[in-house]
Amino acid sequence: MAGRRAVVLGRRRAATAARSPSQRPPGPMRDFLIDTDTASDDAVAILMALSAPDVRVLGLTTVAGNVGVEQATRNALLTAEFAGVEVPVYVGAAAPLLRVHGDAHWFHGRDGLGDRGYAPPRRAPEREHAVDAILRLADRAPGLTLVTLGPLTNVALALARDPGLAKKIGRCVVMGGAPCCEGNVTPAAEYNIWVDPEAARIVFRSGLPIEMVGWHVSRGASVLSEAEIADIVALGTAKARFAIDCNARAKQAYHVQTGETGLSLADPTAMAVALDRTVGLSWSRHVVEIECASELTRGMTVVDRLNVAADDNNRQTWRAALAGGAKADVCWTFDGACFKAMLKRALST
Ligand SMILES: [Ca+2]
Repeated sequence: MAGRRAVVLGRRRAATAARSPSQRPPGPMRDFLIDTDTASDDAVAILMALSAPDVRVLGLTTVAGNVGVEQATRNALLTAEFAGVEVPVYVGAAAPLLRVHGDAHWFHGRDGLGDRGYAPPRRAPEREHAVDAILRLADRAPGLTLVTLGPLTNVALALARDPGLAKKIGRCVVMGGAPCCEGNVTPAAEYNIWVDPEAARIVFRSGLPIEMVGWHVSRGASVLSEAEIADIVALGTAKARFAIDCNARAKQAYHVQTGETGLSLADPTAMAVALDRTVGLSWSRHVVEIECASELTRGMTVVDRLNVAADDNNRQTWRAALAGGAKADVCWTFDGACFKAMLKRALST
């Protein structure tokens, strides 16, 4: 018996040693719902989800953000075509809750996909509104993983209709925010949160099980070098070509924005976390409040990293954020090498 036990343990140890975030062992099918202002990095994130063998994407819900919602919808449909998957696409909010919509054409191009003249998609979106779809799918598949790749307008509207939505979602992985306070649209704010800060505030206070993947995660070791881009192109698949081509403009814009070279893909880093949370290396859990009043710091994700919000001198200012007890898991560091392996595998077929 002792010998047999040793063999079993040995096998287990070998399996553990071989484990990496890029090689998640196959498990039961997981349901994903992806909310997206589909531009070029969203497209890559969607391809990753649609390529994952253990993920069933129940739908893509679109929202105004990088581009208008109609363009985002066309891009979502086109991305599904590149993946060869007929996933339903639901059209959502055409503008933020209160603010004038500010797009990101300068970064992603007027069509969000680098203005390369892609043909229009062959399929049409569903007739059901995105907010209705979110509520219906959360009822149909309780515990689903909601991945948000754009402004949080649709999710906030869904929560307004049914605050109980927060308890039906298993995980809510949010690409958004700048917990290190280095914004990409203002010095303080990341684009997705800045566009619709009131929506983001509703979502972060809602009790949704948020895993926050901020903009900083897509930088540094997550940025694809020229050699790594060439490796992806060399895969020779339609998905790989599309992923790199539609991001050519964003790559140039990232250089203008940061002075750094290479291809930074924010939404795919959040999708990597959704697919395998262990690609996020360090996490901590805090109250996160969204600044809505100040012009200087509009859309700033204020993370109570030292957990001082409930102190006597802060409690009054933070009372609304503290009231429901909501906290978010904040991702601080990330395994760029595993992310790139996941990306390459997703684009290889
Ligand atoms: Ca996006």
